[in-house]
Amino acid sequence: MGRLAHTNNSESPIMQNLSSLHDAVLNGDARTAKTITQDALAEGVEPLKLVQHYMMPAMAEVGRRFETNEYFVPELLISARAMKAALELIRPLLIASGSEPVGRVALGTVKGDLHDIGKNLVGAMLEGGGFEVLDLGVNVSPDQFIVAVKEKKANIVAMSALLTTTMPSMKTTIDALREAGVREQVKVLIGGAPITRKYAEEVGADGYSESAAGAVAMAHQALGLKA
Ligand code: B1M
Repeated sequence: MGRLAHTNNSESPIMQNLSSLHDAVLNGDARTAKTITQDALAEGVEPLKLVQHYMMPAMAEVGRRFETNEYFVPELLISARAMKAALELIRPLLIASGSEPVGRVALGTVKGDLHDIGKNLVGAMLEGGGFEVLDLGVNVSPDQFIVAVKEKKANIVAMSALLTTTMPSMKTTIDALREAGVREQVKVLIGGAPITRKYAEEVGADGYSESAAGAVAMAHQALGLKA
């Protein structure tokens, strides 16, 4: 599937191609995913629509196929690569420019966890919401979060986890922030597919959101700002 084709069907050519965006991510075809995204953006399609309606459902299907042994780690990787290639084009459009940041966020995927697509989306949305984001990457240790709070003066610690086995790193990090004497200086926000509001309460986080868009409202709320 290449550039947008012009057809006489009732469905617009863009809409026809967008379902191919889903398939391109599902099949790990980075080049097509990028081309369709580029064309759709040029035609004025909402960037977030591309993510929420086409790319995320594709990744959910990738996960389902992985669970049923139709896909294995290499397929996860190439689908992730396709999604990232398309997201690279979308990210700048989500980021606000100008004005003073409303807060400084130390963002990372917790220790032991290498999933970063959701975390990157959260980062882009937070930047779009006026926050300065210090992206600490993946496999982030409690110490790295502490350094970001102490030395970079982050006032929000935002953690992402995708594995049930790495969720406990969130509590370890919150405990470490307390032991380092900086827990009261920051708001701790958490999210990621296996995380629930109940879990956030249990580990003593200040906020939880199930989506990247919700993370912005959560961050505003945590700092007592108007969304
Ligand atoms: Co992995 N993986 N993976 N994987 N992987 C999952 C998470 C899994 C659910 C697949 C499955 O079995 N169905 C499963 C976890 C099972 C579990 O723990 N219960 C799994 C597994 C088992 C593994 C390995 C252990 C596989 C292996 O090696 N045998 C391994 C672990 C490696 C490690 O981290 N140590 C592994 C590896 C990988 C890849 C590296 C190959 C690749 C990641 C590449 C990358 O990220 N650069 C990968 C992928 C792609 C997935 C799936 C298919 C897709 C994840 C994704 O990017 N989703 C995933 C299946 C699934 O999620 N259905 C799966 C799209 C993304 C936009 O959504 O990250 O959920 P998500 O983010 C959302 C929200 O959660 C939220 O906002 C985002 C957008 O709305 N959000 C926040 C996220 N963080 C937030 C923070 C917030 C607020 C909201 O506030 C701070």
